[in-house]
Amino acid sequence: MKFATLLGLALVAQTVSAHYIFNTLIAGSKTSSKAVRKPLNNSPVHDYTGSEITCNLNPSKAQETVTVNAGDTIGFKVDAALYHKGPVAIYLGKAPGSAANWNGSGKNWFKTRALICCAISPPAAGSTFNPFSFSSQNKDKFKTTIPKSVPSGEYLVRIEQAGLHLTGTPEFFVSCAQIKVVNGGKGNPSKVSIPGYIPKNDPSVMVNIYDPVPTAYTCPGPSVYRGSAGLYSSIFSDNAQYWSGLDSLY
Ligand SMILES: *[C@@H]1O[C@H](CO)[C@@H](O)[C@H](O)[C@H]1NC(C)=O
Ligand SMILES: [Cu+2]
Repeated sequence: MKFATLLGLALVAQTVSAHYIFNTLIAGSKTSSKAVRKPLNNSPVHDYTGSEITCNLNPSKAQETVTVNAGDTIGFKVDAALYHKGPVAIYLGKAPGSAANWNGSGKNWFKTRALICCAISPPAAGSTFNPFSFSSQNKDKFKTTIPKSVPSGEYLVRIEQAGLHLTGTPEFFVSCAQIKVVNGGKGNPSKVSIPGYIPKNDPSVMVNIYDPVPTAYTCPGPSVYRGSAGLYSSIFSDNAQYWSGLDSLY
């Protein structure tokens, strides 16, 4: 009996540990877990129209705000490599004042990076979506650069992954961290609010990629702000918020 109970607990623990938390900020040459607003647990958020999609459900406040230069690397490490399939995106949200005192509300967010499929969308001749997969799968670090044209100031940097294996019930894994951008530029990215950035019933997150396997796919949310100069902008063609290359390039 006792053994059965222990086994049951072990199974529960294992199910839970299949999920993950983006728990460490990468900012330039620094990493910090104290700059991350730590989610309460590794359970996904399902409602992308509610306030918990902004920075997860009641995350505790971060203990520090990390200073980074515009042009520097920004990103997150996750505590277990991404096990579910689905797109990853990194957003920056301009805090009205200090990042520490902002809950992420308002039309202040823009996307700096989206990662998707091994296939190209729309599929190039001869490419296939079957098996449909994402370049984020099994990775544990996700990085982009802060475009040099991003204005100086305090921001929340937000990462999300949407797991797409349940029709109509995406599993969102979300974390925010507090940063202060210095040596920024004069860019003015168009901004969205989170929630509000993905319309209700949007196929990009309602889809179950296993049944039926999609033949085309568009990432959720707005297009990527690429800034005005530099490697980052030159790599992307105009319609491509899709990137299937090596993360280490950034
Ligand atoms: C976030 O802050 C705004 C402005 O201070 C406030 O109106 C709003 O209710 C807050 N939202 C949540 C979910 O706490
Ligand atoms: Cu899951």
